[in-house]
Amino acid sequence: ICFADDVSNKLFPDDFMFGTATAAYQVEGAWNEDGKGENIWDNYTHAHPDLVADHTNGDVACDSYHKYKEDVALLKDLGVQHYRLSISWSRVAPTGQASLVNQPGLTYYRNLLQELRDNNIEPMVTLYHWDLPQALQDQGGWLNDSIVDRFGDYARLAFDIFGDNVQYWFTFNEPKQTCLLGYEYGAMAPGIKEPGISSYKCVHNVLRAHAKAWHIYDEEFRATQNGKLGIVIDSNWFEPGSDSEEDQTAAETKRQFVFGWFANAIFNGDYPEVMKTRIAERSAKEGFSASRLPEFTDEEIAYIKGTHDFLGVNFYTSSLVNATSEPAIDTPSWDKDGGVLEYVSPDWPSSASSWLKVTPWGIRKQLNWVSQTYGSPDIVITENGVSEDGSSLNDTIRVDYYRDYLSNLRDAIDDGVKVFGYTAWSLMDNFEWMQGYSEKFGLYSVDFTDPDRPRTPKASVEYFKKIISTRCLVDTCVES
Ligand code: PNW
Repeated sequence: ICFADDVSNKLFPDDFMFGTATAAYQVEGAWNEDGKGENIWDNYTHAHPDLVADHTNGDVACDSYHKYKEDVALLKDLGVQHYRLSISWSRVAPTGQASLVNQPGLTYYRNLLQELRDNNIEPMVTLYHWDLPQALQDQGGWLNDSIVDRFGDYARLAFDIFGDNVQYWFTFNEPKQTCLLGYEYGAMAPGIKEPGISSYKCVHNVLRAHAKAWHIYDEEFRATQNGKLGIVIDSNWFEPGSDSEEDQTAAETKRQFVFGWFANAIFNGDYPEVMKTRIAERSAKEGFSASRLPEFTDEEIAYIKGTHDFLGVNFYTSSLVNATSEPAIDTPSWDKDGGVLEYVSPDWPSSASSWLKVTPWGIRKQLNWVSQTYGSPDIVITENGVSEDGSSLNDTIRVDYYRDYLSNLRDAIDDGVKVFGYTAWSLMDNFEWMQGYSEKFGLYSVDFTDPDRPRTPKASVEYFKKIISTRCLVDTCVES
């Protein structure tokens, strides 16, 4: 490996946590085994195989439901401090109702968490990584207000059954993707396309559900379990396309529409001012009698504000943003509500995913912006990684990507950002949603043509191991 000169040669702090991540639907398989209920991804991929790039689904995936001990052995070999996983709601409560539990599902996660504990690996557990029980979708999913209580009951069940083994909880993974891809663009399960309306309603209920889960943890479990609960927010870094004041403002507007949509509510109790103003103005011009952005009551604001013990940030890539003329008033959309122009530079290196350009400098800017905007919270990078097409186990693109992003993360620590952990996406190749198995994010390769789903290390495994064992990105590091 040849190191670029500008890679940080500073040691990572002793207590800095390195880990990897997966998500239930992307790795578990066993989609209908041992009493698991159908979820929206089972339903969507079975009903519309044509919409998935390689016409596949997560029915078997990496078969982690049967091979979890092997997964933990890989983690042990990597030497990670933590592993981020998600619980499949319909595996533990098949219809989504927490009063009707599926014992084998509970046993699976208890076993997995115990296996991690026995190997000294700290679990970080996400309650909702996009796989809603289909029975709840049939009642409207995130558009039905009653989902807030259903999620609260599910969260309570999870804290109750698993909480003795979990210190780091996340309510939602990337709720922006749940609500934009799921309800605005119709580009992922459940495939609803009601732009400018349903995505806002979806987020409104997600935020209420998040707050409910945080209060349940705070009031009923914190005293005995002593863990922390947060949410995982994803965003590109939005870099102004020029130094002009208009472009700087446009970039900040975009950050508020993407990150602030969630973070401003959780840290300050309400949506960002720029969202409230712009959506109300455009809604009025479109002839709506009220803003398409729902309003929180004063009680809700007080209830949501401060529902975080720490913050998970997923970071992959960056965009450029320019100011542009006000979009025409016609059909509503979240993009038009933002009203800016987003694009990427042709100079940025590509990956196997069209949306993912390699911009290592962006993670330092994003971490600084989040830290400054939300009062220096404790942050963990809950996902970061890059895709290739699987043609070679010599994944230099991933080695370079981890080195350069981690170097910028190390710089952010010097900038004063309280980032205490880094989670590589992903432990192994897995079901990459609408791209099926065609885009590979894994440190380990998985042979999806073999019923045993064997895992093979790529070159990045060796480098990631070395980073973890030396806490250093180059051959020799200095104390900071
Ligand atoms: C995240 N985008 O998804 C998810 O949390 C993972 O489940 C997923 O496998 C991983 O990143 C890689 O894609 C994203 O279009 C999906 O900007 C799409 C985008 C971002 C993140």
